[in-house]
Amino acid sequence: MKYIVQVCLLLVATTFVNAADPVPVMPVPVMPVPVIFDTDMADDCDDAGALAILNELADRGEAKLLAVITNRADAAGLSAAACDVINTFYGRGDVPIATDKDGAKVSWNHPSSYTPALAKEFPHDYPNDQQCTDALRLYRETLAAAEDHSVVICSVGALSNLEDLLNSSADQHSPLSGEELIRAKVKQTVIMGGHFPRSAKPETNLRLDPAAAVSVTNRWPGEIIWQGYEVGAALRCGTSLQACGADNPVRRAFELRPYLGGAAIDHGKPAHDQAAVLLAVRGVQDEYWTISPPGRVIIDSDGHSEWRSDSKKRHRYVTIKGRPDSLEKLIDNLMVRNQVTE
Ligand SMILES: [Ca+2]
Ligand SMILES: [Ca+2]
Repeated sequence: MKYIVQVCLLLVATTFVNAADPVPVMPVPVMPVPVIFDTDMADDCDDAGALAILNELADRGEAKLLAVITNRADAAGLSAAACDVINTFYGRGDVPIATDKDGAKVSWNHPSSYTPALAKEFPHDYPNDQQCTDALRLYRETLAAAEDHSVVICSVGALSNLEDLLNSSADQHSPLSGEELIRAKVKQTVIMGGHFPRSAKPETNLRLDPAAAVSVTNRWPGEIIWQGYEVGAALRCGTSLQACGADNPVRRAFELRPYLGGAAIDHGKPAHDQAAVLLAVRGVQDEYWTISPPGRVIIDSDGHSEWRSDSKKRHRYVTIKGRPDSLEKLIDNLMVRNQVTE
């Protein structure tokens, strides 16, 4: 007994000595977050800024860009080409890109201010959107090939593709239904859309395809983090691209996108989609975000959105913590290619 007590005392003493020593902090290797980016790369240039950030985070080893899928028919038919231009600039010209052929269900006939110039002036190897791989096919192929419960979907446009995925059946890529595939492979879904806690008018990404928005909101079989219109509207980003060279296609997109009587690059513009990809890859960082308790988003047939608290549901929405300055700085820094060598 005496021996056991002595050993215990020795252990306690050793523990205290060790606790007083400086503990070397070893860097914890971070696995890159596998992301599918679902974008309407056509109207606003924040999609271009968001794809730049995804590539930058991939350069830093934080993200793995599995696929880019477009969700709105760009009148110029060059959404996929513009995405490939940006990926190629970052050395990822082999990331697969697919397009939704009917785009969002509400037609959007404005020609893009920047996709034609990007496709013409920068290297890429994608054809017109109509000739690209189908969105649903690439969604199912990518998810089927992924590790279980690993994929983060970041949706920054209409919800048409997510509805198609949800309604899909077994195919050559997977015997699972769309719902089963999402349940098996998707870890997290981040949606830029809506306006919380209640929208005064329908938000663009929801009103482009309200039926898809309702369907995804009511039936998605996993957690959704919502980032409403009000988040990006509080951020002004893009002026950092003024320092980039003429070879940077994201700079070009911001030069060409009109905003407030000038161009987006002049004074920056709201950064909805850049904030969403940050949430997708880095999660809800305490430094920048406050997140709601669980609840559910209600969307009506016009695309209005409303938040309801409900501890049994799996939706949450974010708000910016404090002033938006630090988040703006982070986004502006990450949109510029930093050429990190890992
Ligand atoms: Ca390519
Ligand atoms: Ca967008």
